[in-house]
Amino acid sequence: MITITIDNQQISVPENSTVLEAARNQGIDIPTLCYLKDINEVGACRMCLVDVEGARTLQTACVLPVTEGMNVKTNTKKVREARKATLELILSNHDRECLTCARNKNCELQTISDDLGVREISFPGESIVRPVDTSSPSIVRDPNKCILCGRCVSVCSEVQNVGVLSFTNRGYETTVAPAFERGMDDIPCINCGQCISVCPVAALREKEEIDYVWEAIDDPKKHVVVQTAPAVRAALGEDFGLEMGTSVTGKMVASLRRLGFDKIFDTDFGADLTIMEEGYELLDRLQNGGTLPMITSCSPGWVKFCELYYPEFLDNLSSCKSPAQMTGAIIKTYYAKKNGINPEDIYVVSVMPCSAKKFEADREELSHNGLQDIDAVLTTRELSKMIKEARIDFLKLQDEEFDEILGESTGAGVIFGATGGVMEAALRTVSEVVLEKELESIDFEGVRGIEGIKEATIELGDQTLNIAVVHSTGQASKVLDMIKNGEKEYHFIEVMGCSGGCVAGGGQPYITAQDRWTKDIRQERAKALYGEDKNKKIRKSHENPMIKKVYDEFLVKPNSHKSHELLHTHYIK
Ligand code: HC1
Ligand code: SF4
Repeated sequence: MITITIDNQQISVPENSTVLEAARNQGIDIPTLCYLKDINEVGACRMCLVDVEGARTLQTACVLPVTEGMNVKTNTKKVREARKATLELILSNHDRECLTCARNKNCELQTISDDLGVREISFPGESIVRPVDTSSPSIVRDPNKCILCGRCVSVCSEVQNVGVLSFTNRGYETTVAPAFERGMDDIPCINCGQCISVCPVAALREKEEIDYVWEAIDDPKKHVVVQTAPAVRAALGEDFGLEMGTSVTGKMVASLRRLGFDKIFDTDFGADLTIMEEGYELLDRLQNGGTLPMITSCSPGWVKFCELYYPEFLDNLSSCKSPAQMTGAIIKTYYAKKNGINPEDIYVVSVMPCSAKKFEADREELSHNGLQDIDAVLTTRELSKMIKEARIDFLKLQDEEFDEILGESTGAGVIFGATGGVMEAALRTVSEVVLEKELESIDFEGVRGIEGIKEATIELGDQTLNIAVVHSTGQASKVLDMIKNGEKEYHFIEVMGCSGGCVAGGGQPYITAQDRWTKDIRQERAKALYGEDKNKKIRKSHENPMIKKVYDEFLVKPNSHKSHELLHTHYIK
């Protein structure tokens, strides 16, 4: 530990701290814009300038290491004026249509401008107007809002190992864009939306489908069915002021009913169905010499990553569609038939924590009889917007239940939304099927948590399974490289495209860099899902009575001909 002084307070701090860390840990906030803990620590925006005794110029606190005896002032006239000038420069070339902006009231630039008291801009030069790129099914890129913080560049390359965004041009013309300013649909982007999650402004945002959904709800000829992904319930409440990690399943269902959806189903049901199909697929591969390791395929960002960057592993991907797509397919076949509804009149909306799900729903192969399994995908954020637009008092809603029968799910289904959840759900079922007896404990703690790569061995009768759980495509490439080099051998791997799994997907409520400093969103939101799992009466997919019913009445058995026709898919090399 070393001793430094910040704003006249003498403090002891670990030697390897930065001034920013030391100050914040002491409760002294220093404003930042580009800074994102562990991801973008580059000192580019110069908002975090501080006055250090003995230094000739103001210093950037986010990259400045502490030294013994250092004396720092964070709030001098010089510091305040410098920060304001920097902010005014950023604002001078920023599209300031705040009232109609997608991030209005939820923008880090807006908040900081207000906090620092910027009321006018002293550099009113001509701003450059650039075209907004709406070419991607998932992501809208608006360079007129970009403040060049570089957070998206770092997350895309460092965390996701994709690296399709970079700084282009020079000086006043600098912008963040794909190489040669190509369209977002014309580059090897995986649509994960992690760039959206970290963008402090509205330069990157999801392609909204709210208007299509309202239109369908207002159309008397349409039977509009909605399904909600596991992770949505763990985060939706944040947009209404609830603590991170508060589960709002019952209120979410009630709000969907108020919005006018005809039926409210749960993607968790689809997760249980996926476990049946994927579990039996794994057993078949193990017993009949199929391609191993089998790798999960429910995360569309990960699937796209595999198609683009590791096509040699495509035969390893489970052929199962994702739970959301399976639910869509069952709605337009089994549910339609059972209720005498023409599938063409059914409009399936899925509410997802993920921007890549928009891309997934558009994939041609995820259709049946010429109808897409899913017609529209809303992110968690878009659902919040609809609830607010409809003036629903979310916090006052009484809990309501999902509709039967595709609303019935187990604890295994709900944990899909956190990294390790798909693996745990699969192990609960596969173990009991193979061992033909009830497990004493179904909590597979070894696959939980946010460690980048988790490994375990599982005894399945006379076979030992090597398994791994990976989250973020950056970590996935490390594991795939190790398999290629012969360093690792596994039977089954869960890969989720985003770090933390779906709870931290690119469509979840925005969390400021400031809040990311104090909380790990991945852990907090995952707690909500594991809490739901604990409280569920049924916690294993194969015990879901409605899953049994759908097999009895329609699918026959896992991996049947019918299942393959509706619930499985193929990938593009
Ligand atoms: Fe996910 Fe999945 S868990 S992919 O993260 O397998 O998006 O929540 O819906 O489909 O069930 C997302 C979440 C989600 C699917 C499930
Ligand atoms: Fe990169 Fe993902 Fe954003 Fe595409 S969606 S630019 S892959 S972070």
